[in-house]
Amino acid sequence: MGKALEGVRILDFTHVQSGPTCTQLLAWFGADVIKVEKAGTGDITREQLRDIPGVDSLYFTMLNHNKRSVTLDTKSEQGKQVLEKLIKRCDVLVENFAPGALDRMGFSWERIQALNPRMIVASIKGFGPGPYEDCKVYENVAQCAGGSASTTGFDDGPPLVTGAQIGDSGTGLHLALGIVTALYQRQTSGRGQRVQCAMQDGVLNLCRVKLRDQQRLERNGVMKEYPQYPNGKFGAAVPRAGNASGGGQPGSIVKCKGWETDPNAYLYFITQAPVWKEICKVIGKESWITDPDYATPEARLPRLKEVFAAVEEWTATKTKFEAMDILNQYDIPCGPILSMQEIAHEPSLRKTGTVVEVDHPTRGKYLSVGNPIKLSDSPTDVKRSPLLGEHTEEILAEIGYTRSDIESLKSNKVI
Ligand code: CAO
Repeated sequence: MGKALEGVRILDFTHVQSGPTCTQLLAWFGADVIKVEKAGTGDITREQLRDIPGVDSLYFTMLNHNKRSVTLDTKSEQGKQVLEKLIKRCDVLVENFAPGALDRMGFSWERIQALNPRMIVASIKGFGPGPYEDCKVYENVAQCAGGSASTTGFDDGPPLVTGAQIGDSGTGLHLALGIVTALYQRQTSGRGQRVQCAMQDGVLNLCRVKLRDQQRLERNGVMKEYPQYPNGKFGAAVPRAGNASGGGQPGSIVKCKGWETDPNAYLYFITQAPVWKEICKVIGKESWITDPDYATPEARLPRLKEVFAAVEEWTATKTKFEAMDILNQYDIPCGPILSMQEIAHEPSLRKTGTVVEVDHPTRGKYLSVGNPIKLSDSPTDVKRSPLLGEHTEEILAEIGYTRSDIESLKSNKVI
């Protein structure tokens, strides 16, 4: 059986992280992704954060698996002719240039539509229409403008960005869904359409629960599951909630055995209401099962600090894995704080292909994150990222260029 997106051709004008995340997913599902890169230099991330001199960085290799690379100067006349041919042949053009760059190159939406009315043009920008629409944007700017930073961190500290790349990879995921949806609609409409995702919007979508809380705060003045309750102060905006659980089941990070020396000897512990009795038994607080101050979720809300202090007294005597084993016997929701080192060596993640070892001709073996989306009829084989321009001649031949045409493009530095 073929792959889910076999036969779909993607003209990939993406660079850095947000766009490449999207096209990598499409490539994993079987699309033919042709990455167009500037002749000579290519995607800037090839040389950023290099750990081996002269070798494509992990930043690049981990975001560009299963793609083909063509180098092309799309600002030269001959380059534009090549690009026109590629536009006519492909189904989707994906780009995350700074605002206006594609138009300046001479390939506006109207022009692309005229060349290929079936083409879907998918773009990531930092902001949608509005005061910041012309701004260049990187990950952390999106986290700040999308509501994540102001709601992350501790009450007495500054706003905090998160390690999860919700602005870049998060928006890439959103865009991939938009592209697949547009491809589906094209089956009946016969037409391409524009798919646009702003990073600010993508981050805000992932912070949806915080806009929920803003409205709860405006109505009631307090939110009882937040650490500011009952003794702290609430202002006009949703405050930073530290490690408090965002949902209706209070949770927190508690210390485990070894926390004094191991920065990751911690556990996330959720005091889920249906297993309150079991929690009390495990941590040795049986009296809390019937004590009216602790017996109901509502009664516990003003006492969460005390509850988690008691939980921590117990978890501090166990390693995070011992605590996990015990708590899971009683279906008490919890999770160890896993370091990247632990994740890299976790056998179950290797087995499912979520962490994969990939071989690369100049780098050798390296670890990557495989496809987190598993399709039973379209399993993912992770193939190494292409070298710069590795497929230029192959792709030009596919669109009708002869050997001597290719030599002429080379000598004019178009490819
Ligand atoms: N041949 C010739 N020129 C090319 C080319 C090619 N194959 N590919 C790109 N270029 C040109 C572009 O046309 C553009 O030229 P002009 O500025 O003259 O129009 C130029 O290269 C630079 O493109 P850029 O402005 O997109 O790149 P930058 O490094 O200055 O900015 C970034 C990078 C990410 C800030 C910007 O692209 C952006 O804001 N993108 C949208 C938001 C986004 O995706 N951000 C996340 C990035 S991941 O953290």
